Amino acid sequence: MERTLVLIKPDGVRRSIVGEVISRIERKGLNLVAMELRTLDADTAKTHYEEHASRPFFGSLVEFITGGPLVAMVVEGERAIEAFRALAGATDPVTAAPGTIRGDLALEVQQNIVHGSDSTYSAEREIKLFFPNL
Ligand code: RTP
Ligand code: MG
Repeated sequence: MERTLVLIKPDGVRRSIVGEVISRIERKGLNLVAMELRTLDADTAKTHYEEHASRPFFGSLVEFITGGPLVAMVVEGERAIEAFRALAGATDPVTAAPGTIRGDLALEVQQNIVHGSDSTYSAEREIKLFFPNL
């Protein structure tokens, strides 16, 4: 069994598609093991996205991700990291395959609804950041 950190970003909460996203995760056969609605402070957001600190979009990304409540969850299952990234689709929703969360529900590269950890190392780091007691 593997665990991954999934975020439904503030755009997903604002657009009332939390249920739609969770439904896709559940229908895939993945299990929720923790979930919380919260608004990130800038420090937590910067730590979460620290790998992108030198990118030109970093400031805008931090502003976006702290701009309203998001849903953070820990999702568990067989190859959960890869399984969720496949459900999410490519980073750019315009090129994300139809049938994926981003491919079906989004149009802009920043406001792409979901985050999923990209490796076992990231998953462990991100789960600790969001759910230190887990
Ligand atoms: P995530 O980390 O959120 O799961 O997304 P990802 O792995 O598919 O994409 P990543 O390269 O890690 O980028 C993190 C998030 O930054 C925003 N982004 N904006 N050119 C841009 O303006 C740009 N590129 C990326 C997106 O919200 C992306 O998910
Ligand atoms: Mg990423």
